[in-house]
Amino acid sequence: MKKLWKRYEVQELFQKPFLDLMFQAQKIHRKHFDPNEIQISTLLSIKTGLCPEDCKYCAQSSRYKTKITNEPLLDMSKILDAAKKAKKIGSNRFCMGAAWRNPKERDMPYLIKIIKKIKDMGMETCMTLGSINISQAKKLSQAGLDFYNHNLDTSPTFYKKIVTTRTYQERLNTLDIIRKSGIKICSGGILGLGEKIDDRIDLLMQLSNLDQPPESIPMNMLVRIPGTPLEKNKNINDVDFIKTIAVTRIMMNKSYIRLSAGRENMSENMQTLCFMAGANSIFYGCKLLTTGNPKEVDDVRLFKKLGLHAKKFFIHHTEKNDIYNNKKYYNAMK
Ligand code: SAM
Ligand code: DTB
Ligand code: SF4
Repeated sequence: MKKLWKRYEVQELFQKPFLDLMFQAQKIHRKHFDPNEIQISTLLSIKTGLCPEDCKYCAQSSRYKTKITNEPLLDMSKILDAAKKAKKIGSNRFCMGAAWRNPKERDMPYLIKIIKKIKDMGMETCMTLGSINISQAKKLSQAGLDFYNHNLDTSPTFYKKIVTTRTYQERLNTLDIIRKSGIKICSGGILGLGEKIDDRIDLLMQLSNLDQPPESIPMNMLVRIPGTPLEKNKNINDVDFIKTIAVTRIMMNKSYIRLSAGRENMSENMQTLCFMAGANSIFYGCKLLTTGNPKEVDDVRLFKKLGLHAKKFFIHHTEKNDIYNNKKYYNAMK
């Protein structure tokens, strides 16, 4: 039976000496995963900017003056080209984000077509489109959508200070709809919003106490976007970030944990400690939605240095997709 975490137990984990916590997380990680395998996804913004929501961290909210270029829903050819490139460089999942409060009914046939075409290429698909209703979720599921990303971001109490245009309960309702439609859940948080350790504890309890925890948990480090209310936030301490990953690994032992936004500002040593703590997924490719991500060549080097390998395709497993053993790709970058 699933363990229901109590607040004092999670507090005790955060209070452990760093090395003890890391050891515990590594032991659990090794029980459930190949410790040297990393799942890699590539991200594309398919509709950028002018979002009606007011998330204080986001470059795409229409409320803030940021330096992004707004773009309507991208043409199919651009999306498919990006997916092909992602597959070629070794990603096994293509994640698409749209800056909407929710998708409109008129967009559904197009979204369904995109999912089908990318599935035909043999890749996993993930979308993040804001809130969705049950009929939309069923349509996306039937089209073959594997994952839906919808983050809880932080604790229910602190959330109100970060987003005012929707409630935490609405986020939870959407997660419930995704679960019921048969799509796998990708839901995690951001650290560095100005939250306290208690908020991190509450976020992890919310995620782990869902009927079934998310299959994928992105952990983002705030990328401070000029023009947003959080542009001058203090950096979160590296040790606190790593500890949160370790506690996530201990609490949700079978979930993939993605070292998500913020890697561009992390040293190789910091990323290595995050992998030690139990992170086993990354976004690969030099752009996230509107901000930068490490260059592919840097990730390939880090993988090689650490002896890490990419999780293989399990749909239409026809090509070698090991990003550093893929000699043709690796040589091209040397
Ligand atoms: N619009 C969709 C939604 O609300 O779910 C999804 C897109 S949003 C960009 C997905 C997640 O990216 C957010 O929930 C947040 O965790 C993360 N994110 C957005 N901007 C970020 C930033 N500046 N730094 C770090 N993470 C960020
Ligand atoms: C998630 O948790 N992180 C990704 C993905 N889900 C959609 C997005 C990160 C966005 C970083 C800021 C930007 O590029 O605009
Ligand atoms: Fe819109 Fe998502 Fe950005 Fe919030 S995080 S402003 S919902 S794109």
